Amino acid sequence: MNMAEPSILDPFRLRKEDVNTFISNSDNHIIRKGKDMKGFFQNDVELDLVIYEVHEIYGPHSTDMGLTIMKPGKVGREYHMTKGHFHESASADEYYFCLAGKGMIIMQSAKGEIRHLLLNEGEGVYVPSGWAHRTVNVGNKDFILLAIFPKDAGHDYGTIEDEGFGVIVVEVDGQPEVIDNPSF
Ligand code: PAN
Ligand code: ZN
Repeated sequence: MNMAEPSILDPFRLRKEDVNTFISNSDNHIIRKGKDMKGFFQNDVELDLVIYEVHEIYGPHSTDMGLTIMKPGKVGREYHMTKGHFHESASADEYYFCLAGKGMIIMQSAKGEIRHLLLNEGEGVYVPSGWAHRTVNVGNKDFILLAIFPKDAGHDYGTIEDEGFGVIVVEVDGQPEVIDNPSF
């Protein structure tokens, strides 16, 4: 659970042009570099490489927002991706909207079912409760994603860090391909 004081928000519109306004109003800034993601990729990752950043705004009531900005690139054959997590709260679902770029959302249920959805600019995804989720930048520019999630969602990173997802996303002939994770 976020322990920070909630923000008081005015009505606002969020387009890709407004990303800097979101950032300047954010309550929390997370930077994930290679050194924060050791063991997540099949290959070794450069320790100081910025893979993605998240800017969070804590809503005053029931929801928080996260704006994820993912750099394009690959570690070996694998596209840049987020750590991925389950929510701690069994009821916490989430909405994702793509503001720019091209990404893939990998979802995996506790039972091991796996789904992957491609997300282009202007498109959204619903992440049901109980499904772990990871974002992958499969394009060649920044992938910018808005997430809206319940304040009490909580983030369980340990399960994915220990076990990974059942699939990874790699480049094959210049295109993203979802393949079985050899380390799963
Ligand atoms: C997102 C994620 C964000 C970064 O806001 O937190 O994309 O991914 P990791 O948290 O897995 O590093 C979200 O799903 N919030 O619940
Ligand atoms: Zn989440």
